[in-house]
Amino acid sequence: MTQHATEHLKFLQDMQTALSQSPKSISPKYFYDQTGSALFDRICALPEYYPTRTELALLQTHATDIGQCMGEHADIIEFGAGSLQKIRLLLKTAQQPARYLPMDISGVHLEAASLTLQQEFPHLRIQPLVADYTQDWQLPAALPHAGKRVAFFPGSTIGNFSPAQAHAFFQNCAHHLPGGALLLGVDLVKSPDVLHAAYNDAQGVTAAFNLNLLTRANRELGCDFDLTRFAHSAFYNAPLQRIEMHLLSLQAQTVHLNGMAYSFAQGETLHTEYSHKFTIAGVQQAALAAGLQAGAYWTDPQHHFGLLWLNIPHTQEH
Ligand code: AVI
Repeated sequence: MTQHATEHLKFLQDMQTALSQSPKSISPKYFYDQTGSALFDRICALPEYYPTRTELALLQTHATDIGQCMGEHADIIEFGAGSLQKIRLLLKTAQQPARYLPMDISGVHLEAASLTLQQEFPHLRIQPLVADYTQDWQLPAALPHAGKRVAFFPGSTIGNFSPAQAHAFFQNCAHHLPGGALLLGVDLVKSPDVLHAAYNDAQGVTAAFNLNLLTRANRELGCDFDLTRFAHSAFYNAPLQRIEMHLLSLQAQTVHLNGMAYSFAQGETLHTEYSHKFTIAGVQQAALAAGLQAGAYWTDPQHHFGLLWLNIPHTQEH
């Protein structure tokens, strides 16, 4: 089976499972078709969506300190590399990095972004890796004379993982990067009003991003979701420190997929995303549970976003 056919089948199976469950729920990874990725880029530039610009400012302000933490000749891995905008800021101050390994599931985008980056950093060895970092991944052998292996996971994408998935991710880092480190970007717990606005923007871009999942299912899976009968719903669940995104059924209705009918009651939702918010101590504790040790961290004056340096010991006890 081609990769495309495998991905199509997985989407079909996941949507069937999502619609059969109660409560209905599907992975946020299905947001990111071409339209969804373009909408996400627009979200990152919205006035209400502070995480992207706050993290970029932190990277810019502390790039020299971060470069020192990395040390000389670091072998830098980035998870979910996308447009490679953030790594540019670190590469400028990194001390002769041995290599840069951007890892992303979308090979086409990764190749294109890597070529552009190569033009800006002609002496940097760039080795794109097409892989799913939410599963177990492999790295090429370390280069002779290379320094530390440093993984960079920005954007608070870890917030879209369940706590169990986050633990498995930390464990994978501990396993694959002994003696190295993880530089992690996380969105911090803050006023519910600020959080609510970030996921309910005035222009409706986040709503379009959420609803696009249904458009994608109609196009790719032949579903018959009527987009006028669903609404974007995003709210902060304070006890669980997370934004929850749902698609809310505005009336009782039936949706079809692959010859099967699935009913929605009025007010029933299809859950599409969790976006967990963290405290610095909470992240350090969760990382420690997988063997990663707290190092320096950087936050903005409003404590909206955090960048944490987490050290990985040489030997892991299992
Ligand atoms: C990619 N991820 C970190 C974003 C977030 O904030 O959880 C996705 C997003 N969902 C709605 N707006 C942005």
